[in-house]
Amino acid sequence: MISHTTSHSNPTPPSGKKDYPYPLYAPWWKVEEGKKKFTVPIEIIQGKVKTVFSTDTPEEVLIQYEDRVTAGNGEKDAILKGKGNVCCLISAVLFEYLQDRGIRTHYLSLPTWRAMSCKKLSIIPVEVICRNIAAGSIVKTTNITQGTLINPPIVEFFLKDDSRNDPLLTPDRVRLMGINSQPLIDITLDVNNHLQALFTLMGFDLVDFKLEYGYDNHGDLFLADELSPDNMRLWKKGTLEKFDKDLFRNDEGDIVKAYKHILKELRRFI
Ligand code: AIR
Ligand code: ASP
Repeated sequence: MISHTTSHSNPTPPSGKKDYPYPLYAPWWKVEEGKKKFTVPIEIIQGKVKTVFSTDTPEEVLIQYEDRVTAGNGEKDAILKGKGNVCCLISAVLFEYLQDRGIRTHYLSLPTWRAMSCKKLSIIPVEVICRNIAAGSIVKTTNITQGTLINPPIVEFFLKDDSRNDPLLTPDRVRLMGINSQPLIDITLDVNNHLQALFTLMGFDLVDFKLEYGYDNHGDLFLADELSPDNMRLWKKGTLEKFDKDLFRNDEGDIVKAYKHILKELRRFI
């Protein structure tokens, strides 16, 4: 949803959703007066858990991470204090880690603790999932049992459309949608190798994760969206304790505490 907010008033929440004040935080430029780097953004795209502000640099946006958490394509949601902050910081650490290893990402800098400056992209409307261990939807929709090792890893495509419950796509359907899947598969497997190496060192299994991609206005492909335990499954090696959004999906624990632990560990290893 796009609204023009020259008056700084909060935009209207997406229809059909609970009436949360959007954005959940005061817009970043009001809080960070001292550090203001851009003139007041005028356009807002409100996602489920992030708000995208345009800036006075046409090819840059600010992505503000909100304290909202959703699951089941918006079926379940809550506001958890500190969640936006920790997801933003983990994402920044991981985007920088991947950039240092030659992956092109939308991440540019971290002007505040809960908003990142990113390249403006036009997002490809598919969710790219990589799986190393069976969990979640692959277990629900096949006879593969939870915990089965998937080696070599697989890459799957889902339509990015909550109103249709993000259905699984076939390679032919991806092609018919006009999407060249090969570069997405190649980069995703590359990302998997780098993230797996890091999380293995930290003592976690990277079970699976979701990526999104987009093109800049020169037609170059970049890794986009977010890289946090909201988009990946992380199991502690040995105990199989979860440190990801499944804790929220299944009412099994405090995700903010779990995510903070991941951030702390990341800082020890990167
Ligand atoms: N994911 C998928 N849609 C949104 C998200 N965050 C992530 C899940 C999980 C992986 O993609 O968090 O890490 C696979 O999800 P699923 O539901 O297909 O098993
Ligand atoms: N369907 C996704 C999940 O369960 C995303 C969401 O609902 O926000 O994580």
